[in-house]
Amino acid sequence: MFARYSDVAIYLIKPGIVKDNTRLISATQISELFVLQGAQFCRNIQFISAGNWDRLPIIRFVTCRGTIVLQEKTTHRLLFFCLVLFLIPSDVFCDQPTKIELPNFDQATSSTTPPNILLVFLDDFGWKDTSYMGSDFYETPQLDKLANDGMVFTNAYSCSANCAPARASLLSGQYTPRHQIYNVGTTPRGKAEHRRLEHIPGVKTLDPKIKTWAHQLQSAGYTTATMGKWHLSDDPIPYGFDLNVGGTHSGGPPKGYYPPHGKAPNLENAPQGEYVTDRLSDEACKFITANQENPWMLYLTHFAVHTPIQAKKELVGKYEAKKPGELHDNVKMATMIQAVDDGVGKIVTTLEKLGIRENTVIMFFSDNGGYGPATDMDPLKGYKGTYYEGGIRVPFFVNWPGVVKPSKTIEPIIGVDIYPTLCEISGAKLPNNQIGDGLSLVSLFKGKRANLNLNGEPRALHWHFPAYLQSYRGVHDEQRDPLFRSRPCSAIRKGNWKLIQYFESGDIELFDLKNDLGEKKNVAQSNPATVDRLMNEMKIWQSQTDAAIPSAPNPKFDEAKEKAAIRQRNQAADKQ
Ligand SMILES: [Ca+2]
Repeated sequence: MFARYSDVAIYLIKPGIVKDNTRLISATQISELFVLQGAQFCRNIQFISAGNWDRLPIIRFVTCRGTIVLQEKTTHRLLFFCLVLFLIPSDVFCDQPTKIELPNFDQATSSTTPPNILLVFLDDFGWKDTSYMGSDFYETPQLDKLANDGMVFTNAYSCSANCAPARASLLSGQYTPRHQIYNVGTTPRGKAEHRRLEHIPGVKTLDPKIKTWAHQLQSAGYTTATMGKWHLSDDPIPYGFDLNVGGTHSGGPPKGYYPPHGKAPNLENAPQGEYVTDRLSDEACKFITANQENPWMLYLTHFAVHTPIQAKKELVGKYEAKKPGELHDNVKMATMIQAVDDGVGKIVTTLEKLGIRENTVIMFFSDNGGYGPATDMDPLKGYKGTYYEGGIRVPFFVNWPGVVKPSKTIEPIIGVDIYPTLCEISGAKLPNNQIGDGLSLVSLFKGKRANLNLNGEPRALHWHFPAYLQSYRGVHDEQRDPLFRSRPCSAIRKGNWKLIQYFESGDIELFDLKNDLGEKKNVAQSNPATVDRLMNEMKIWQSQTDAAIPSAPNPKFDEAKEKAAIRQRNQAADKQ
C-alpha cells in the first residue's frame, strides 16, 4: 500500500485493488490498521464491517466531530470498491492532520531469520490442567518453565466447545459459520424426543479450497508437519503439510493410546507397549533434527488427553501414591498429562542440543475445555461441550526467546487469532481472497500493544453452535439442563460481558465475568441496555457470517418426555 497524504483522514481500502489486485485481507485487519495508523488523527473509529466484504460492507467511522456512514448498494458494489480512497476534507477531523504512510502487510511481516514454530495443541485439556494454572495434582514442570519464561494468557478461548469445529477454526482462521463444521459429525446428538429444533448439520470435512496457515507457511519456505489428531479430513497432507504422523479423520487412535493404531499413517508398526504420546514426542524430535537447517513448523496435536482416559502404565504407581488434590485427583489423567509434559521436555532438550532453541517460538493451546467426568476447571463453570467458560476457555502461552518477556495478560484471545499470528511470525503472506476472522497476536507478544481493542473499545469474540451435544453419563451439574451440555446457541464476549443466546427458547444469559467468573448469576434482566448492545452486535455478526440459525421445529420432539427425562436425571443426581 502506498497511501501518503497530508490532508486526508480516512482511507477506505479494498486491498486487492490497492496492492496487487489479488490480495484480500480481512476487515478486522483493516480495522486494526485503522486503529494503529489512524488513531493519530481519528480518536474513535467504529468499523462495523468486520465480516465479509462481498456481502455486507456497512462501515461507520465515528470521528471526534461526527459520524460518517458508508453503505454499499449491492448494485454499485464495483463502483464502491473502486473508491479506494474516500477523501474527506481534513477539517472534519480534530487535531493536526498527520502525514501517514500505511504499512505494507507484506513488508511488515517479513523477517530475515524466520523462526521455527512449535504449536503444542492438546485435546480436551482444561484451563486448570497445568501446575502453573493451579492444578493441585497434575505435574507439568516442563510446561510450567516454558510458561513462566513466556507470556501466559489467562483469557484465551477456543472457537468451539468441542473438537472438530475448534480445529477447523484453528486451521482456517475462520469462525464456525464460514467453514460450517459445527460439531463432530453431522448427525444430531442426543435423543430426538428431547430436541426442540432441527439442528444445522453443517459439514464434516474442511473445505479443501480453504487455504490453511500450513499452506501459507509452506509457500514461505517452511517445512510443515502435523503429528497426532487431525480430525478435519481423511488426510492432512493436502492441507499444507509435508509430513503427517498419525493424523486421520478420526478423533483418536482406533484402539487407544497403545497399539495397534490401525492405518494411522506412520504409526502402523508401533511396537507393543509404546505409549502413543511418547511416540509422537519422539517423532517430533526426529522431525526437528532432520530439519534443523531450515525453518520448520510443527503442529504437535497430541491425542492426549482425549478419551479413552487411558493411563501410561509406568506412571500409575507414582500418582496412586500421591495425595489426591481438592481440585484434581484422577490418576489416569495425571499420567496422561505427565506423558505430554515429559515429551515437551525432550523436545526442548533436542532444540537446545541442536542450538536452535533461541530461534524457536513455542506456543501451547487446547481445542476445548477439559472432559467433565475426569477433570475440573473450577472456578469456571462447565466443561467440554458447554459454552460456559469451562468449555471454551483454555490455557495458552507463547515462549519466544529474546522477543517475549515473562509476563501474564488478561487480554481475551481466540483460536482464529492463531492463523494471522503464525503468518506474521513466519513472514508468510495471508491468503488471497479468503476472509480471516482473527487478529495477529505478535504486537501483544512484543509488548507493543497492551490490548487488541478496536475503535477504543474491546473487540468482540464470537461463538456459534447451531447443534446439540448430549450430556455425559452421570455428569450434568454445570450445564443449563441435564439432557444436553449445549443446545443450539450463539455467544459473544466483549470486555467483561458475555452473552449467550439460545435459539430454542429465545432465552438470553448475560454474565459479568469480572465479578462473576463462575457465571453463577444471569444479570440480563438488570442490564437491558447491555443486552441490547451485545445482541445487536451479535446479530450483525450472524448476518455477516451467514450464520445458519436453526428454526424448524423438530417433529419428533415430545415435551412430556423431555420433562420426564429432566426430572428423572435430576432425581438420580439427588440420590448420589
Ligand atoms: Ca477436544
